[in-house]
Amino acid sequence: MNNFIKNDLQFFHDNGYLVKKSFVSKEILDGLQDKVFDHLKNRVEPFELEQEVDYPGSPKTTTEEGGQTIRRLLLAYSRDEVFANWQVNSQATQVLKQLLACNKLYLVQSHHNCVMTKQPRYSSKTHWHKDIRYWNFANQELINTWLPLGNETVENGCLQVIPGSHHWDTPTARLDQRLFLRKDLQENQGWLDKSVDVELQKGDLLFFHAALFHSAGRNQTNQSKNALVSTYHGEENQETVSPFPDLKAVLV
Ligand SMILES: O=C(O)CCC(=O)C(=O)O
Repeated sequence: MNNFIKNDLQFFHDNGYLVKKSFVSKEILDGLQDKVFDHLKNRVEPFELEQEVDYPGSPKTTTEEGGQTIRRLLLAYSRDEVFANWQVNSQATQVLKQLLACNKLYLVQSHHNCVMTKQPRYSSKTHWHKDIRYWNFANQELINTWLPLGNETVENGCLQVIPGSHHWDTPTARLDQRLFLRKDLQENQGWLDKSVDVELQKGDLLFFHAALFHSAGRNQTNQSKNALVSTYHGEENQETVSPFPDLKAVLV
């Protein structure tokens, strides 16, 4: 193993995330972005509305101004081959196999597997959470790829992470009912103080562990921010209970 890969593995192990700079070509990103704009414009189902996530800043009803704003274009893998091709054929899969130390890699269809969008004016803020709250797997060894289709900055609501938090045991008393980290608790302040912004440029690819605390701000620009988000695991980690049994993981 060369030093470059070894350093990446060590960084990911210690911090729970890794940014590969200039990893994806402009041509691929533009193809994905065109498809996203087309599906947003034509409201291609299935999607989830900002109103449904009910986060700070979300419209409260579907009938008020902004109430029909799309937050996630769901089921990316089956939505269009341009998404599926990237999810199963990109060089990211080689990095994932190394990070997960697996021979067989699976793409999870039932969770994430979406285009996260943050639209101007009606986007919401996502509080601190670990993605494993969504899932029932044998263990926590799942990794997300976050592929921004344009630049992601603090201003347009980039992710923030708490490095190393994937190693932490998190008593439920530190979380609220929706399993978000409670910002009002004094004992959580030391954790929150460690957070970093993950600003990304078009072409970068972010890998992050499903047990890493992360959050994100609102989009305060007048441009849509879109990212293709996919989740993977190795052969030794299978879903124990799936809320969507028909959506089997795809062997990559
Ligand atoms: O608001 C965002 O962009 C982050 C979304 C997120 O972390 C999630 O849906 O798990």
